[in-house]
Amino acid sequence: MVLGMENALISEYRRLCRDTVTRQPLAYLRLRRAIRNVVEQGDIEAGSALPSERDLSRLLEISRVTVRKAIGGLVDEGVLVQRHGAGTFVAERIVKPMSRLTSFTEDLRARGLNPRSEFFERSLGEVTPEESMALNLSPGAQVIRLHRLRYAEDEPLAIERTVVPASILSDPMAVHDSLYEALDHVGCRPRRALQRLRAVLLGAQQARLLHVHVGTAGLNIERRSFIDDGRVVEFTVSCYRGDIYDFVAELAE
Ligand code: 16G
Repeated sequence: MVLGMENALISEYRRLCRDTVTRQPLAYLRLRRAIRNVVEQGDIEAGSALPSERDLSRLLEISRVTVRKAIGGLVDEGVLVQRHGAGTFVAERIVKPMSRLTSFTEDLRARGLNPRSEFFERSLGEVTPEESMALNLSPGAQVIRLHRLRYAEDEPLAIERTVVPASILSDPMAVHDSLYEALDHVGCRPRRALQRLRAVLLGAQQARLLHVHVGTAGLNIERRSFIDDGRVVEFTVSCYRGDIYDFVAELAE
């Protein structure tokens, strides 16, 4: 397996060296392209370790500085991840179908991952003018607010701010692991949702919480979910890590 991956990488790198049409004169850019190609072709699986810097430099007969430069660029792009003391790995992406109304907890459990949340806020209060528009509530209505950092195991994946009418869920402490489980409990699981997705560059605070560099791409997603009688049950603004998530939509004519 490791040998197969090494061979694929060596032959792709050599092919790019010989390619007179697209020949990239700089070795680190050539290596960067070679690694990206073998990852995209599936010759190196997501989650697997890359050969060490020393091995790559020996196998490809290029300097370690060149290898480091090639890898550094791919780490910044999110193609590779570096784990301290463990090495460099092909980034694993989470593919999330947009056609199904599922929760964060369900999405991760379906992949055999362990979801957890850190709460920054779990409170009851009066709706703000912006929230009242999003939730179709009258001024003065009560809402519960959740502000959570959402993890898969120990890896932070998303920051979410949620508002729910207190007429639907009155106790913010009723939300433990999953909001949708709590809504299910009171017979108000969302049935339909409208989602707006926008690319953002993560600022200093978001980047720190999500353990990525400032300026990494993120996905800002607003979800308004409805129950059968047409009431809005949630307004959530999520910021998902763009280097890990692929949102996939099925289109039909
Ligand atoms: C997802 C939803 C979010 C919802 C949450 C509930 C997207 C973009 N957003 O993160 O709107 O509030 O799941 O998850 O998918 P929970 O039941 O695990 O709390």
